[in-house]
Amino acid sequence: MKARLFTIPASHPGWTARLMLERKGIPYSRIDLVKIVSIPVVRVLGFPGSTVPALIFDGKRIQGSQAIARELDALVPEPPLFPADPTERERVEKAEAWGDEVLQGVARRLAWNLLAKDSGQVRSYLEGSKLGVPLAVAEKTAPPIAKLAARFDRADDAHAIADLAALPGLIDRIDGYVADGVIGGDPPNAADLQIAPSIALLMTMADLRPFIADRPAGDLARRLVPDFPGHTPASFPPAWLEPLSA
Ligand SMILES: N[C@@H](CCC(=O)N[C@@H](CS)C(=O)NCC(=O)O)C(=O)O
Repeated sequence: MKARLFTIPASHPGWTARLMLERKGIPYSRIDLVKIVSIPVVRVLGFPGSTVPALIFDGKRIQGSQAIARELDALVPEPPLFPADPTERERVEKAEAWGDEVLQGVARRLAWNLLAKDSGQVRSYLEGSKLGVPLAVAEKTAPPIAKLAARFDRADDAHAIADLAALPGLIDRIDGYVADGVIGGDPPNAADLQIAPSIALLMTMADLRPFIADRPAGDLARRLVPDFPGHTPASFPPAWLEPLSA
């Protein structure tokens, strides 16, 4: 069974799908799409929604990191992405859903808030990507794409300020999941693979890395996603960062 994964360079849920496929030992080819351009492309490919990760596997179209986790477990049961025990499974599913529905958006908005203001940094996020266009072309189109992405993802300053204020609580929650054994074990489960790429994306931002790197959350991301690309220098206004040192 061969799989084709459609994603966007440095897409954190895209990395979730990659990690899940690799964990299952499923051979796959990866197609990196240009952000925003991905929306119509994914539709034309026959997926019902407009986001990545989008996977074609065994003739099936599967879209969304949570759906991909479940479908992979159904089609290739070993090794499982969820615990067999129903109570443990419920805890993992809750953490996974939170990682998708809350944490993912925070990491995405903060990254695009910075990249829309300094699209020169986009290049670092393209490292290792498999775009169908030359890197130079991708870099040239980065300024308008980054601005559109920020608009599309609601990565405006008001959201960035609110996300930074929420971040200490989010990292505490991840550390809590690790302390409770919901994530952080070996082998990793679907919640580990959902949450770790978002932490990795947060840690590409020099402003945020010091508040995460030495915590259990930081360890998890380093262990599971050591190659996550990208770097943005310190650039959030200091006042926005005050909640992190409070
Ligand atoms: N939360 C969903 C959706 C993921 C999502 O929003 N993906 C972004 C990229 S990180 C996307 O495809 N956005 C459309 C675009 O920006 O072109 C999941 O985990 O699959």
